[in-house]
Amino acid sequence: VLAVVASAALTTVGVAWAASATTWSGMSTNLSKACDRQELVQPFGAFGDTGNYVWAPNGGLESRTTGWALTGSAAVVPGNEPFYVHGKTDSKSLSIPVGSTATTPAICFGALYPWTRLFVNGPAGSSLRVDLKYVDTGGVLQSATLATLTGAGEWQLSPRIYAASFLVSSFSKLGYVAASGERYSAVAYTFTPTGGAWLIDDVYVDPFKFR
Ligand SMILES: [Ca+2]
Repeated sequence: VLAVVASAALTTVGVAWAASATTWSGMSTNLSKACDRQELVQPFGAFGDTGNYVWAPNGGLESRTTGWALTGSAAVVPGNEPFYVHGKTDSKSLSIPVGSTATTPAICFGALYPWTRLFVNGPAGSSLRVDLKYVDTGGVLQSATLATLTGAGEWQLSPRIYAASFLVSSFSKLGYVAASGERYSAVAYTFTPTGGAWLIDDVYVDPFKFR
């Protein structure tokens, strides 16, 4: 039985991907860019994290809402995260009031054990839930909570938000085959605040293949 399941999963790689290309905003347009031209940077050296990361598509909201899916009154607002790790002239971030949500563009992940980091600013005592959106082995969009961040009343770098166990599911059927021939998968993050309005900015992901 296991062999049959594995075979079926393999034969649908790529096909399933195309079928789900409209699953969330920006997936089809962003994946080819994100997977084919992954540029490694070390944005968090000043924070004691010398790991390689890849910029998420429009991860700093400098292209306003392009690729993002917002609900409620979530909106791009003036003012960047104060460390300017992506660009000194960056000038925008994303406001997510209570009752609204924000979902990133589709993000390319190269292998297992990836995580993401971003800058967040939430009122003390409030929280920000981080859910992973992925497509399961049945081709169904799923959402799973990865972390709940606690507000500090100021901008801070998030901890590493870890998504590995869910990507196992995602990888088993879905994939984007890059020009290099390497197979990738895609995820998106949804941010949901509780107890106060949050700001987020500068989303980076860490592809395992480069570690
Ligand atoms: Ca920004």
